[in-house]
Amino acid sequence: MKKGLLFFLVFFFISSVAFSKTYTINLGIVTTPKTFHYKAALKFKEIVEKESNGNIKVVIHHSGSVGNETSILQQLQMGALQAGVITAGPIDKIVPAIKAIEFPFIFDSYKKADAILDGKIGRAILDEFPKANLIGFHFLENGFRNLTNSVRSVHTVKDVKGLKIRVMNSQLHIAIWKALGANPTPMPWPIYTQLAQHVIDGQENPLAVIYQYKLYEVQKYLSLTRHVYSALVFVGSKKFYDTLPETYQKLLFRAAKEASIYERGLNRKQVAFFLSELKKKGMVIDEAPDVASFKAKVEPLKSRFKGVARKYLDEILKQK
Ligand code: EAX
Repeated sequence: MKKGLLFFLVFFFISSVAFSKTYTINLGIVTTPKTFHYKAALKFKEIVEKESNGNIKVVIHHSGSVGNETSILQQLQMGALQAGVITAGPIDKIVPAIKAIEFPFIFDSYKKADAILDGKIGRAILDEFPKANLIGFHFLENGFRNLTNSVRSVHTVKDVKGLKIRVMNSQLHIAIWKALGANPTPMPWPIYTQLAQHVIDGQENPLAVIYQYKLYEVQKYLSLTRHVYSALVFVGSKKFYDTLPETYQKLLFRAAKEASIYERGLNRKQVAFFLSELKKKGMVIDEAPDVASFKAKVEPLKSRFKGVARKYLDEILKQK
């Protein structure tokens, strides 16, 4: 046999072994297949499986079957799960930099949110994830959060006083609702039963989530406060990621980006539909609450930002 041919065969054999090694990505989300979280995960699965020629299999565990968001994050850190689509809120305990993009009223349009999240600042925040043994692949969208409750119509911040509001398991969100005068109660998603049983008076989420989880059955009042632009993050386990060949590492970034852009488009197209459905369901909706009164109460929280969160918050504010 010619030497060249032998080299070629050996090379071919080694590289085919390297690339035919198979991997499984267990991806956790806490929401149901109706939601945008799931649709994004499904798109990611399609791209990754196709482009890896089936060498990477993605298994989506939805509806919290592998735990709540805080628990999924811990499992990602340990390498027990390999990926997740997680709300930015609960990430702030382990990646403090993410608080900067969750500051109330920091983005008033999709355009501004996209410019920051898909730009240098967004990338720099995602680059903080490896410090927490995670990989921050890409930002996608939950949507602008709005307040609902079963007690009274909320127009100004004064109407919030004393309401028991479920918040995400997030340092910043607890602080926000304290500052607004509510009694914030952190709880993992989902919370329908707690609302139905009046363990809590209200909650806040994007219209899609309010509609998809039928919260109109247990919440009479909705105020379009749009107080926080709620990003989701395609998160990976660093422990798992580090075991992958570089081509696959790049593929995961590319697939997460593509799935994120697809999901944002899908989500945004349906916001008006969700609002009209919620009206039909009989919710009492304040479409133009006194947002300035909310802003005034949360403004002082800026001075409590420290370290990396402070750095990125200042950078975002400078860009405006
Ligand atoms: O991703 O926990 C929450 O409020 C989130 O916005 C969402 O519903 C789950």
